[in-house]
Amino acid sequence: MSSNNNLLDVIIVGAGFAGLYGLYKLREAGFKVQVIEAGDDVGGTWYWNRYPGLRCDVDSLEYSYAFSDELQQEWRWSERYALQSEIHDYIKFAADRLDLRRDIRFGTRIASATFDSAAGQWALVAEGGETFAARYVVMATGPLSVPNKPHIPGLDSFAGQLVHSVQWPAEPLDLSGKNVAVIGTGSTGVQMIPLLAQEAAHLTVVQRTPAYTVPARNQEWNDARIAYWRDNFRELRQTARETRAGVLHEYGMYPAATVRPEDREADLERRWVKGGPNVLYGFSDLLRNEETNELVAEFLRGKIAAAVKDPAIAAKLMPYEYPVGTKRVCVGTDYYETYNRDNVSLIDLRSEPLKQIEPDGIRTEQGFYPVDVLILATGYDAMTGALLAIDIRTTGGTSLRSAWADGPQSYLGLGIAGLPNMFVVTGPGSPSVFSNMVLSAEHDVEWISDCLEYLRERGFPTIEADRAAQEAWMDHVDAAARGTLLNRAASWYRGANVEGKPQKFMPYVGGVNTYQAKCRAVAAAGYEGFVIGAATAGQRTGGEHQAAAG
Ligand code: N01
Repeated sequence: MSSNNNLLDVIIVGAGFAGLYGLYKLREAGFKVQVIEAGDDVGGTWYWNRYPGLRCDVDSLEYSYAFSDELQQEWRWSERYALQSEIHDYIKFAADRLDLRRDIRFGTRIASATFDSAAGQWALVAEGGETFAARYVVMATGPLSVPNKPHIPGLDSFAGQLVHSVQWPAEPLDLSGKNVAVIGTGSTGVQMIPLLAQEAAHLTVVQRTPAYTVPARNQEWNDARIAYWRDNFRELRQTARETRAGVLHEYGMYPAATVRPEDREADLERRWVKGGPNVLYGFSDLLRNEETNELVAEFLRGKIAAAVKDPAIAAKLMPYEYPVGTKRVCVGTDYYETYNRDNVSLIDLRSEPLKQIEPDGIRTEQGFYPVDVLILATGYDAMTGALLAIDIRTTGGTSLRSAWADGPQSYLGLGIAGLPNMFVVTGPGSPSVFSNMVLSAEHDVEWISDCLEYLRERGFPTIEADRAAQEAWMDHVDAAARGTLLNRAASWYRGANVEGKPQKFMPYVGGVNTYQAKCRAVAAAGYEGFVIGAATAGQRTGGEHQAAAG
């Protein structure tokens, strides 16, 4: 076991978009910062995920850093929906351009983090035993980073190659001549299925719940588009922050009922042709009004019927059991058309229940499907998985795992009552996965950096979310989701995809704009809802920052 006795100001866990910006921002502010990263390179989810077809479904010009003029002007995105390799290259470019790597410890997975309440310091222990100490910890572990490994009968007996989409091998898989099966038809499955079908001898898709899928209509950016963004990016980025999703969608202003039926249909069609998630933003009440929702859902089902030649297969691909938008809508290319291929079979578990996985294939109540390569596209233990994977506690007796036994509790997603001097970036209780993740990560990092500067200027060594403020915020987060149809789906937003996980709607859906205004107001009021502490006796003997007042 080795011990790193240098007391840092801040340890950031994770070197994805959030952790890298955290390092840059806090270093610029004069803090002594170290990032600790489990992977061997920067990138976070864009480092680990490398399955065929992986792209981001937010426009590349928006899914990138806004804080740096240099990065914005020097990087040229090639396509509307960038491939994983391009996004990863961009993150590596940013890390090099900002000279971040010298303060990142790669290949180091944190196993536990303990706050010594007397000393006012965090001690982090890595798998393997190395320890790190800091006054503050920023968890930039990402809401979508821990794979969801499902319990499927017989899965352990499978004798072929088993791959989880989140842990795709670094070397490309050779699927030619192979029988391949994919379990899962969320965003990941929808992206990889058309490409796997082109390569495999036969592809079997196992679908538990059909996804609503819209066409990406990906395209190369032309020079004029790039020039427009370079010239106007500050205004464009600011405008995005003032929207509810943090993305420059064309937001419909009116409920569907106020629009003439023929105009509704024409607008849906126009948005469908435009591609990406546009078709979901036509009416202001998609997630609040069942009739509006059914109107859009029926439009999308009609598109499935038009794309899939066999009506029986088309029917299996149509979602009816949950309102559109209550599970993440998938953005794909030729997804439905892929089911017209002769080498693709669909197992719809609703009409063809699974018996078990066998060493050489999948047995359902209706038949047997031979499989050489089995791919789990079963998603993530989202939002809480990476935080709870670390044993986070205080010497005073608080443990995150106990505190979140019934689901996550946080104040603004940023702070957790009982855990002083710890911040979370895009945590549960913030817009997080319900927004442009890069934009939200930047916001949270800036808020945390401002907060740490505030504490330093005033000599306050500790800050902790107040329990009553946290409860009030969680009530507000719950109420925001209850006011919508979002609780009507067994989604990963609610933890429904992971066996035994508490069912609780986790992201804040009141809007990025509303959320950021609230965070600004909290900061302007001297971090209202946080308890800001004076130094304890133990801290005064060992600490650099001494509190002038309580
Ligand atoms: O995971 P998912 P994902 N037996 O949880 C099925 C982001 N993302 O990796 O719906 C059989 O959505 C499960 O079925 P059901 C994006 O935010 C973005 O696809 O639970 N099936 C579902 O079909 C996204 O939402 C991008 O009934 C089982 C699938 O596996 C999030 O990541 C690309 C099963 C899992 O779908 C997660 O997406 C990729 C079981 N035991 C990801 N367990 C882009 O930007 C689970 N399933 C485009």
